[in-house]
Parts: sequence; C-alpha cells; structure tokens
Amino acid sequence: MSNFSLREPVNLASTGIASFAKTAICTNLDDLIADIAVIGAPCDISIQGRSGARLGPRGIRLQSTRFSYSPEGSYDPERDDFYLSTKQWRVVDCGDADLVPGDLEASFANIEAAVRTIVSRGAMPVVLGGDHSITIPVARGLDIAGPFHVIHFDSHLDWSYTRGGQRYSNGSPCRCMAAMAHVDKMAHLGIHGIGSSQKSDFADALAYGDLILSPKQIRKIGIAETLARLPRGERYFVSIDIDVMDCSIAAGTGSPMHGGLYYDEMVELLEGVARLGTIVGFDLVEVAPQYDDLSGTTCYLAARLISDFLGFITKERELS
Ligand SMILES: [Mn+2]
Repeated sequence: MSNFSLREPVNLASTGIASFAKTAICTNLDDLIADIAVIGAPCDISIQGRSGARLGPRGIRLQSTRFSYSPEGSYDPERDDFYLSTKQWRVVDCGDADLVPGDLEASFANIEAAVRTIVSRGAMPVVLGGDHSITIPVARGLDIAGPFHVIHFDSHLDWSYTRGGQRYSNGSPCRCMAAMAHVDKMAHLGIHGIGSSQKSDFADALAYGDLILSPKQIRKIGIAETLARLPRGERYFVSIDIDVMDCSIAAGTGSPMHGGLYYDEMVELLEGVARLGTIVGFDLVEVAPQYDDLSGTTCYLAARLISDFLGFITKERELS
C-alpha cells in the first residue's frame, strides 16, 4: 500500500497500513484478481498448550512490512536473481477469515469457504494461522485443487486422534487430512521431541505411507537426499508449523522446541520443495506474538519464510 505523498512515495516499512508485505488489500473475495492471496486464520480455539496464535496473522503482517515487492523484483545477491516482480506477480492481502468466539465449527467454516473461494478465483492461498487445527479447514477448502500430497514441517507429528472426545485440535490436523479423499501421502519433516501424538499414532502414519524425518535424520542424510525421498511431479500442499524451527530463533509459539531446524536449512528445504511440482497453497501456523522476544524475531522469521517460499514458488512458475 502506498502512502499519501505530494512526491513519489517513499513508502518506508514503518509507514502505511500493515497488510502482508504492504501488498494491496482485497477483502471482498468475490472481486479477487490475484496470483497469490494471503489470508489470516486467527483461530486458536483448539490449542492444547499455550494459547495466543490468534494474534499470529497480525504479528506476521507487522513484521512483513519490512519486505515490499517492486516492479523490478527483489534482488537476491546469493542467487544473482530477481524475485516476485510486481509486474509479473500480483500478491494481495485478503484480511482474515472471521473468528467466531467459542465456535470452532463456525470459525472453521469461514476459513474453509475463504480458501475455496480463493482457489476458485484462480489464486494460490497463503494462510496465516492460527493454531495448527486451522490446517483442517484449509485442506478442506483446497479440495478443488486436489488431489495433492502434503509436505508438513513441524516438531510434532500432529496425528493425534482425539482428546476428551474433541477430534479437531492443533495435534490432529494430519490425521484429519489423511481421512480426506483428495489428500494423498504426507511427508513430515522436522519431527522430534514430545508432542500429543503417541507411538500408535506414528504407527498409523507409517501405515498410511507417510515419510517421517527428524532434524537429526535430515542432517545425517543431507537435504538433497531428503528432497529425493519426496514424490516428484505431483501437486503439493505445504503446512509449516513455526515450532519446527529451533526455539532459539522461534520462541514466539505455544510449544517451542529445542533441536529444531535453522533458517538456512529451512530455506534450502523450501526451495527444493518448490521445485518438486505444483504448490497448490500453503499455511504457516502457531506463531504466538505474546511469547516472542521484544524485537519480534519469530514473527519476522515467519514473514521471511513465507516471502522466501513465495519467491521460490513463483520462480519455478517463471521457469516452467
Ligand atoms: Mn503442528
């Protein structure tokens, strides 16, 4: 979003409305014309640990204003290449899917409908969580973009079945996706530490045909071999739980974990995933700004990973 100016607007990061990367705002999805549509799902009703991810979209957006996309594109000196030129790619911010307090079903319905509308308008949805349960309505709304594989980055497997009779929690999105007809196999990358998924849940995931790798295993076999174990030439939905990142660089989340991935590793993985095939959409969940450090490191990391991944996805489309 440009600011009012009598001259050519300077449009500094610290000015203007904090849409994602200061992109244009389109809250009426029926009017959406875009290649990429960012939308918030600020729902944390189903979190099992510390709540707060409902403020994730706002926190990510605030930090994302450090990026702004330009007609010439963003220059990456490492790759000597330009990314996300606004002449080629229209990225818009669609606001949030409305959160209905205390009503998981209604909140999920809003998220699902928003995602399905974005896909039907020909744009790729990028969803800002919210706790990881929001991936359930996101995946439902992506039915018209399926069938697809799932690439899931997380410290936790998220294959739990039920807790106290509640089947839709931030520990169960992968089990819920496995039950969807348009969802194929899943790869769970970065799984380590303690979560709600039990040994039997791991067995169920493996029986479903899923790949599970921890950060240590990824380091041992290398990122190239990790990527080689993923199916190629398919359609993919990517779900990124920010707690896959080591808690030294991602404290602002409900369940921060030691022993996670680091930024350069994650970027290399995301670049490789973008090259696998068609990305139908992705989400980034579990950012809780309340637990972040004063400089907003976790929110900034989330914004950066989203922007990096968008750059890689659009680069592949430019080359194909
Ligand atoms: Mn998760």
